[in-house]
Amino acid sequence: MNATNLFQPILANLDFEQGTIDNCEQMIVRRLSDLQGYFQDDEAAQAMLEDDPVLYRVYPMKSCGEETGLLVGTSVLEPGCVGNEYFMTKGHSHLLEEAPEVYFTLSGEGMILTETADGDTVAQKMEKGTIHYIPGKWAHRTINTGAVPLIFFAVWPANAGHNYGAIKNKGFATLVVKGEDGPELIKNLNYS
Ligand code: S6P
Ligand code: ZN
Repeated sequence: MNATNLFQPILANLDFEQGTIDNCEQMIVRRLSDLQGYFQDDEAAQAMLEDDPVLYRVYPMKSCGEETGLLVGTSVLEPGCVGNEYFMTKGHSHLLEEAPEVYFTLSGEGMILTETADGDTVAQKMEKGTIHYIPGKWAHRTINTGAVPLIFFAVWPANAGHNYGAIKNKGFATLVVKGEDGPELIKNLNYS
């Protein structure tokens, strides 16, 4: 078969220190203003909006266009807090509900919250070398509980799509907050 009729193999380089991918589709930047309403302490969030810090960046590797293939990307989640809540990603489930995903932590420290539509939560610690398999139908969010960027590598089906609406509206049932002795998981009293 003629190779020109096939999807072409793609090469990219990952910078392990920065978490960047050079052959990147288009970097996504999420600032605090992109996550308005996501943090519990709205007063603290409003006070930080003047600086509007970058919470995370996503580097999606260039895709070869294979619709039933895989997508690859890294996420770099900055350290910090809004009130007592650590910087976190928006969190989403997949539009194609049964689409799973794999995260591989490259550096930093954090948590991955995975949650069913009924609010059952599984929280796992993320640190260099941890691999997280997220089955279909589980919403997922990452939280940086450390002092340096949390960097992880992700692989997911190209046809998965992202559903942000449900999480934006009802949040996660569990929050990760900064306690006296480190990260604590608490119930989200505003979860609906
Ligand atoms: C994509 C994968 C990650 C996240 C990224 C940002 O399926 O899970 O690349 O998109 O960590 O999180 P979010 O919730 O803002 O998409
Ligand atoms: Zn995902």
